[in-house]
Amino acid sequence: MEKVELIWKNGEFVPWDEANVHVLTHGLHYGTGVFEGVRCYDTEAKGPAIFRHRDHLERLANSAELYYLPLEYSLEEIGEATKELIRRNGLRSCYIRPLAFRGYGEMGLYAKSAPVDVIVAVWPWGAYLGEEGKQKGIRAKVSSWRRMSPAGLIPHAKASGQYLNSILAKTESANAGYDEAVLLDERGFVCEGSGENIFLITDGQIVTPPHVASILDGISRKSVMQIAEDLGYPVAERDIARAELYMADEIFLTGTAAELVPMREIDDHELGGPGEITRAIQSKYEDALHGRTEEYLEWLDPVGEPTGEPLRKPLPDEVEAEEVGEPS
Ligand code: PPE
Repeated sequence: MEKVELIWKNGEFVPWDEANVHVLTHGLHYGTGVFEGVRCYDTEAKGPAIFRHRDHLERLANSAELYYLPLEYSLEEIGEATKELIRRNGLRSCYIRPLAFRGYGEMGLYAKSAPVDVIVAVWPWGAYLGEEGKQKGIRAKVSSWRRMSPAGLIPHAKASGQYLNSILAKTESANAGYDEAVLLDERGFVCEGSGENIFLITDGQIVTPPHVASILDGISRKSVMQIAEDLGYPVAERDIARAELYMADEIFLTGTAAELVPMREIDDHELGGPGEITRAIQSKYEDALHGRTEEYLEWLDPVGEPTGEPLRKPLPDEVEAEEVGEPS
């Protein structure tokens, strides 16, 4: 991955290489963390700006609540720290990864005295499923792994440990030579990709699994639904049978990292090149992300211009080194 200068950790800006944890960190052992994936774009209208920042912060707070992780910082504090982090790192566009996790201090499953650490990292991250995927479409495979059930975990939370489910599906599909996996729920209905929500278009009708399905209720999903409706394509939320994937005219995936990615093949059934409706929504969505359209400017939270330099305070040992070097 591409490094930058600083990471925000528990209220401080620390050098990238020093943002480390103890090996007995609770989250490392049990997956007790919640996170977000957010993006900042260099927009035409507002300069560097974070897409639906508040919605992502609120989902982080909800995920934390669902897993009984008290956050020591307010969403305002985390949001402001994120913007300062982007400016100090001299970035105009980047991926943003806030993470809150049970830290070091106590082992075992009921480790209430282990602290909940909060970090925000930012780095340049290109199209998750490749630039070519965004243009020409990707090849996907229905996974033999089912999406986690709400009977045992919380599909609506964006929790670290839960991603083992996505990782199994993604690994299987990648090893079989596909770009992405599509997970079904335990009843056999379509849920989502390993890190994206899914939309199908048949005879001009757009459908997506309902937000109460075992999916992550994606923020890109919500944005794309609004854009589709504004373009005159109503979106129905309902259960989707596996066979509908194979009979669809168009399919696309949405996610922060992936953005909007057309699917060109599913389980070796050809869908053809990215279809007309997919193209229309994708182009409007890209305009919204990059601040090229008036209607969706409220989704962009301006960051301010990069300060060019990290402007970090010297660390204690650096101050000491200077003092030692200077004869009094
Ligand atoms: N489902 C899952 C399982 C998921 O992880 C994501 C985001 C989505 C749907 C789409 O949600 P949203 O980004 O709010 O539209 N996946 C994040 C993590 C990807 C990763 O590999 O890490 C992301 O896109 O940032």
